[in-house]
Amino acid sequence: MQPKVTTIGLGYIGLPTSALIADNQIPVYGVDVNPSVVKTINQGKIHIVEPELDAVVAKAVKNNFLEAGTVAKKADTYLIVVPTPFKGNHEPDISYVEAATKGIIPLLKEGDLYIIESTSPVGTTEKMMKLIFTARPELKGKIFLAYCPERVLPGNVMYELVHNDRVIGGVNETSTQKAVDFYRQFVKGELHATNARTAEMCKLTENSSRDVQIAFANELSLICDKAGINVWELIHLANKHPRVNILQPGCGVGGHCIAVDPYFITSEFPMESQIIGKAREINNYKSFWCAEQIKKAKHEFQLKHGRKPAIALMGLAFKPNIDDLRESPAKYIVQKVLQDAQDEAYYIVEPNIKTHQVFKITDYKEAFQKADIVAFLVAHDEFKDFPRENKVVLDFCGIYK
Ligand code: SAJ
Repeated sequence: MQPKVTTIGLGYIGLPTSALIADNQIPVYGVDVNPSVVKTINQGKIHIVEPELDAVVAKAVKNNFLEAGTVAKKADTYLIVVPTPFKGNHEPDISYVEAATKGIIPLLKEGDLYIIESTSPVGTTEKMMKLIFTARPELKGKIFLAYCPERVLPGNVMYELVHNDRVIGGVNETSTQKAVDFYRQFVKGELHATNARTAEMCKLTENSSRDVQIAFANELSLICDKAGINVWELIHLANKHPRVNILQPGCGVGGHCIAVDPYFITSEFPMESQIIGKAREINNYKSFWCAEQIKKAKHEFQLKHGRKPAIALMGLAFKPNIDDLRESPAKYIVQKVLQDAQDEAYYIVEPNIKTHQVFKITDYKEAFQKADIVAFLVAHDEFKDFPRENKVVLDFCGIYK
């Protein structure tokens, strides 16, 4: 198969994107460093959980529009969809983007289009352009480079990839136009043209905005705890104002996007990003506070009843109704509470996973029934039917709101 598109990175975004393009009869070659991922995909199967993706991949592989490998192949368009984690000091690590770019530099030819989709600090596309033109100066002005972030919601990726609006920013106007033409082949949402730096900042802004709004809700929850006010009722009532829309407090902010991307701004603009930085602190503090509340409840129970309590820790995922534990505040809280454990009985619950390599997972009904103290960490649907029994309930995520 002679690919028209080569995608570097076949993860949560790279694989669905490749499959969608291939589903539009455009031959795609997907590259991943992990040979077992490559093998799985070439068998027409998938290595991630995402509704509807399996059927699209199976069809694309069968019809020879999608193939995977560990080394990049020549194409006309290159999509960089690799992770951009952060280092210990919260500085973004663009080494995967750099490595992916270096891998395709020898393959580039006149007229090619190079697009970064990975969440990236401002200036990354220009940096990669310099890297490319330093190695291949003869391509200056002859290839097109752009940045186009994705904004899909895990669990609804196949729909949102097609229907969400996209922001597309080139290093110059021709690059922007070439990239817009590329996405028009398979995206039905509107395509908004801008420059590369604005497109990079747009992704960071979207996720920082959400982080700041959640921090506001979390700050309110701490104030209300001291003031003896039900924060859920308060937010419900405040949101009756036609122009107020407060989000929900929880046990912190997790996942690999909202809890990560704001650092891409704060590390580069520490003086200017006061609210963004403070929001990160508040959301992290909220998790610490929840762990402290559980420990406090444990000591109070023991003083009152003269025995150690049984404690149910309800939820490990980073948000409701998923099995994803990455950057999960609930997992952090469970770890913190267990560090302080003596010989109380702990029941750790996560209805969306069967086993965990560190925690013994208990059935949620059994845990609730056996516990003296129930701490709701994640608002999974399963938890919403529990009656209010004579237990100490720490409702950090609004189960009983
Ligand atoms: N959370 C709250 N209160 C709320 C909403 C969320 O505490 O009112 C918490 C969640 O429990 C979770 C965290 O925030 O721990 C993040 O959850 P999320 O639903 O806001 O976001 P993600 O990480 O699942 O996906 C986000 C999406 N962004 C938005 O909804 C604004 C998605 O569109 C992005 O594509 C994705 O990040 C990404 O890849 O950046």
